Amino acid sequence: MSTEDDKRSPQRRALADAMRPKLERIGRRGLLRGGFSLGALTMLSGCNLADGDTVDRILLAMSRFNDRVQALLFSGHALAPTYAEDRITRPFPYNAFYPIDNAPDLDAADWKLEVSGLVADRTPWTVERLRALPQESQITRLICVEGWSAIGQWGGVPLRTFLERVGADTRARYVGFKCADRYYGSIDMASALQPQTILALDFEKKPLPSGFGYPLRLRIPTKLGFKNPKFITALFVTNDYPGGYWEDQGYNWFSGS
Ligand SMILES: Nc1nc2c(c(=O)[nH]1)N[C@H]1C(S)=C(S)[C@@H](COP(=O)(O)O)O[C@H]1N2
Ligand SMILES: [Mo]
Repeated sequence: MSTEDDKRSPQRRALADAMRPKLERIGRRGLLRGGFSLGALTMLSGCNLADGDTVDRILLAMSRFNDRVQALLFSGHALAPTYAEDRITRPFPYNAFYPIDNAPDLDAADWKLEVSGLVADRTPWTVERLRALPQESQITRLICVEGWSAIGQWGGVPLRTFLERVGADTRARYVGFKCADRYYGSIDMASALQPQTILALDFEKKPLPSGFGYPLRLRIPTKLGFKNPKFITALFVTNDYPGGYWEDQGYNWFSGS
């Protein structure tokens, strides 16, 4: 992201910097450089740091603590920056854990969104029924941890509208997603209810292109790219931490942008 576009407060920027998702990976070195000594960590944890698993567990505990701090700082009202149409990045970059040729090629005619967990109505949703709900569109920036970002235009159903429609328990902690590839993810309820968080059906006013999540993806501009699951097939509401594809490999779960 260029500084010109970075309208976040210095505090939010510092926080985002401090919460870099690769924290866990650089953590051991970073901690030592940052003034923590092995001895101090040993005293904190009361364990022997020759054991790499223990270090990983401490770093994971720190990351989960960071999730809670980030959730507290994120009021649920903070808006991500929006952009004019002439700022849209073309062509828009593709990313997934596999090349675009391997992306799921779903047929909207027999696709359904399964709904489960803490909801009153578990009837699966078709694309047609989703399109009949109120739609919102946005021009926002998607920021990938791999070091690129791009501005795109997405349209679809605000997740808040959808959750209200299915009678979700909005006091529950998490909304989780399953995808047609092996991808999965989850977000905190405050972020799920934020008005810019949408179940996107459209990209640049047309159905999502294949590779970019057709027929349904999450677009959540207050979080990093990997928190935007594509090719969604199931949504659930839960109080049990669902994790995510990258989160379960050490990336920070909250990952606000
Ligand atoms: N189903 C699925 N969703 C996914 C991914 C994936 O591998 N599979 N990759 C994530 C990552 S890391 C990024 S940066 C964005 C990229 O979205 P784009 O292809 O529209 O740029 O999708 C996210 N959603
Ligand atoms: Mo990403």
